[in-house]
Amino acid sequence: MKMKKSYITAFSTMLGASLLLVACGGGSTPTTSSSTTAPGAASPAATKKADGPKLTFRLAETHPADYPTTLGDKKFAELVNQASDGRIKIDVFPASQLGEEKAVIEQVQLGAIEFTRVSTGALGGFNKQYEVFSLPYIFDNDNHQWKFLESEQGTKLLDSLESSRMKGLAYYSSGARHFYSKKPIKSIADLKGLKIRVIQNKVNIDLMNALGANATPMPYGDVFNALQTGVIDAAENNYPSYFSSNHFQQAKNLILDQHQRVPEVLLISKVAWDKLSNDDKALIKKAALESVKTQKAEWDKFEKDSEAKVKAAGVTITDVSDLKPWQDAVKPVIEKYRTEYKETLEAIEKARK
Ligand code: GTR
Repeated sequence: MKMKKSYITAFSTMLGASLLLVACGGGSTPTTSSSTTAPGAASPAATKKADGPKLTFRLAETHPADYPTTLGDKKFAELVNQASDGRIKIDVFPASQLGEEKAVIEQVQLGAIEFTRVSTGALGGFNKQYEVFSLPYIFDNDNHQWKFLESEQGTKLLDSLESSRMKGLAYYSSGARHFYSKKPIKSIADLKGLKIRVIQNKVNIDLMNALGANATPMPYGDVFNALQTGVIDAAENNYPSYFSSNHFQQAKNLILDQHQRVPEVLLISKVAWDKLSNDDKALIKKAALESVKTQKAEWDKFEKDSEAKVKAAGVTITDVSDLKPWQDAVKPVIEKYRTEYKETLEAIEKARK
């Protein structure tokens, strides 16, 4: 029998919530003190091992186990476990096992899932501030983007997630996004009238309209089938996602237009965050920032690897030597949001220098 994904998600959420209750001693605020050893009992080391972790959390990840963001998540979990001397355990659930990004974010807001790594594109549907990342051509390259992400305004944006019941811990790399289609696409004109899957947020809809295409928002996990059955004509993503999702098998025409650079975020539910001691908050934040190095290194490797693999698979790749016509076509989108994101856009501009 084929169980509907939503049931599986709901079930896994309930299961996870009850596991958490068990781990936290019946739902009360978890204690972080180690247990006392009774006279004649095993040595402290043995006791500690038998005790296991005091806090067990779940981290939801869309991508498969070998994807760079998942490797970043795992590094983060490992660093937290080390720094807490085994007291805090974070189990990483890759491949959308806990649900698609939108559903996961809702669960995180409620505290049913504690951690996740998601795209700022998906966060745009929950926190208006995050839509800024979906604006086209605001970053020249990864270096420019990182200069902004690490700036005061970048940190301020990460912190602004608190108003959406989440706490941003770190940004991760995500490269540039490009269009890919079932039919050949050699220029902007070829996008006209195409049904293009996008991450659900307002800016993405405006962006597709500006290009004369029809935006079709849907969960990432549905895109492969939608391409296969012709529900959509095209989609857009970075090289690693295009490759690892197998979209390249269905949409064999890629145009390197670099329309967006939408970073990833590692975050924790505000509900879970508020229950942590200050020491645990500090070690979690530190581990998240330390895991960025691993994620970036894995990203660079995987990006090159994915490019080579889709080329070897016979994908038709169109280079865009002059981005100007593309930038001109989507200028109205930037103009529409310029006042709303004035402060952030100015900080992005400043990071360019
Ligand atoms: C990827 C991103 C995912 C997801 C996906 C999408 O680049 O890493 O988190 O947002 O794009 O297009 O839905």
